[in-house]
Amino acid sequence: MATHTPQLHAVDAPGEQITAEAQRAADDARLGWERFQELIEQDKRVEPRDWMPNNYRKTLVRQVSQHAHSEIIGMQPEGNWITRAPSLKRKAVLMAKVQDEAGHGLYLYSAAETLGTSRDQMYQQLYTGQAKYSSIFNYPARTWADIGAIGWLVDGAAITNQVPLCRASYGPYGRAMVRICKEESFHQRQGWEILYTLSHGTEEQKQMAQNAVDRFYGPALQMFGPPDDESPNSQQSMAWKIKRFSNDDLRQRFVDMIVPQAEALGLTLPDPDLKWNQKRGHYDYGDLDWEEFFSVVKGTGPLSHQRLAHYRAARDDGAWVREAAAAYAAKQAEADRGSALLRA
Ligand code: FAQ
Repeated sequence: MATHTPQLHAVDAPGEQITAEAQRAADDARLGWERFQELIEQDKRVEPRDWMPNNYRKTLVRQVSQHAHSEIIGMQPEGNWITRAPSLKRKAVLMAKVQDEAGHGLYLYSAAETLGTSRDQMYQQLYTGQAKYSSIFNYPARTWADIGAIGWLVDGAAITNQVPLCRASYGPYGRAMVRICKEESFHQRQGWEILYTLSHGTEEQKQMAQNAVDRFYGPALQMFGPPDDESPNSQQSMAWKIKRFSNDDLRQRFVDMIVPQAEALGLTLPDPDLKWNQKRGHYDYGDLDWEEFFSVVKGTGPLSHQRLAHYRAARDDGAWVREAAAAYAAKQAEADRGSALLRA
């Protein structure tokens, strides 16, 4: 396994005295390390109370908090369509979906907190623009068909990526993913159903559906991250069994899944190089625009500025609610202390 062995000796320089305390700390670290290796090798869960290498903790906080931020920012493109959904039923379904995404963000922030990073720190990183979130949410949702494309392609890519994460070696993350995936599969179906209805409607509706798929196909494939030879984190994350498959493997799995689905929808995927490769047993697909991807990740996507500005405004507008809730909780705690004293 490509992990670094921690310093296991209390003494670096020859002849230096070992204090009992330093020796105990070194023994604890060695035992913790051995136990961690054993958990990973035996495919068991690492729990918050377990010793873990610092870099394992760091990479989890990075991935889980980015994932949480994606769910929160990801509410914006669809939230924007709640007031314009074409029927009461569509509005109710979309509202439920957007609320689900908020819930996913909360499970994930809770999972990240168990690694010792506070929720406020994570919120602050998103607020100041230091934190990353998924590139896909920097693209606009221009028409109602885009809501279908987001459900079918974006949630579809999310599930493909996230089902293996249910087996992530870190317990709280894996367990959060189980709940999230159940809800995501409903999301994908609702997107599919929107597109199916449009693609079997008038010629104009079918065009709208095709146009949405044309715009979301490439960015959805990029959700899996850069190609394997440009992915600095994948190897180590796979060795630690956080990620189970590489970015390109998951991307291929997704392409193989959506080609027959697009045929059933009666829509075309916008890639002239897409064809079945009998030898590989997979669909070949054309190059993606990686220059655009890296530029979107750096914060210059079509709506990057607007997404962050909207998040900041919502957070600022909600400050009084947080203050009132904190004041109420403090008052309640004081009253509880008072009644405990009276009872004593
Ligand atoms: N966008 O070395 P790798 C959803 C960054 S949730 C932006 O390959 P890793 C539900 C990456 O962070 C969608 N940045 O990194 C929904 C790293 O930067 P860093 C979110 C990206 O971590 C639906 C650098 O590039 N899902 O859609 C992206 O091994 C509808 C190098 O990359 C998750 O977060 C990207 N697409 O693999 C909600 C799933 N890709 O941190 C609302 C969990 C890469 O070194 C509506 N996350 N980067 O500065 C993962 O599986 C992984 O973190 C990957 C990236 C696969 C995203």
